Amino acid sequence: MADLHCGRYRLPLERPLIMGILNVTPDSFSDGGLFTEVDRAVERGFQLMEQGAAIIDVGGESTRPGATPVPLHEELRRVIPVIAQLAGGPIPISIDTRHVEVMQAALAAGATLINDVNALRAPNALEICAASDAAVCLMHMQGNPLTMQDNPVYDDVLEEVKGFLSQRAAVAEVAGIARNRILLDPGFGFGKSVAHNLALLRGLDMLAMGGYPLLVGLSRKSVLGAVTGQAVADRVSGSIAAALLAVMRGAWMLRVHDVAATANALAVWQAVEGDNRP
Ligand code: 8Y7
Repeated sequence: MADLHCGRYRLPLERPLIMGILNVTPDSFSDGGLFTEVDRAVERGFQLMEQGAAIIDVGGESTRPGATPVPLHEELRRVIPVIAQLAGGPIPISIDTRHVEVMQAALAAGATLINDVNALRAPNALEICAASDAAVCLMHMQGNPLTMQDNPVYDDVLEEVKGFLSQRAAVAEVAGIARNRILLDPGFGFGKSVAHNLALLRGLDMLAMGGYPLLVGLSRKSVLGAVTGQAVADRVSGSIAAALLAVMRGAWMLRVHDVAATANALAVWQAVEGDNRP
């Protein structure tokens, strides 16, 4: 498989990589000053690089089920200074946003991957990405973050996610986003019941189609809480198990909170299975 093109960066597709999550949200321990918040996020970004992240995903708006919306100017104030300080370093920086204004500002600040849980369905989102040289992650979501977990229904979750992703990839290519800039993601937890999430993970290899690399985000998610009975902060070991199961089924990138622990797990996997990858 060819490398993923993220701006001037090239990410080799030969072994699984880690995307470190960097949430820039108000810090209840600080005095509420924006400087502190941005500063801490940048420091955390450098820490994630040291721990083995191949890319850092900066987000300023929670898309967790039922989260309160963040005004656009606030999302911009949180993420843009962080991206500006982390971009241009050894690894590419990703922006996690659904908003075209944030995509544009993030690209200008040096982001080279657009991680959009809405799969570039907003007006102009495709055009903005096509005009850049950034990579894009196209993720499946049923419904919208406010109501998506109310009662998700599928006839066949694997077929429906697969159909959506191949359609969005085709639309992105027609819009001018080259194949080697596209990542696909089944969107664990985005309009999916526990059973849907487990079925998607079980059949993940069915989604590895068309040569597009797969990104998987299961880190600390509620499906793992449902299985283990653990609260969010205690889902690290469940997350590691899920990450390895995903890699065994062809995932190429893992979006995780716990970069150091995931890097160790991947090192063990790589030592045993790295040469036998499907
Ligand atoms: C995912 C994601 C979230 C995911 C991609 C969380 C922003 C919820 N999950 N992006 N974002 N894939 N591509 O728990 O699974 O991290 S937010």
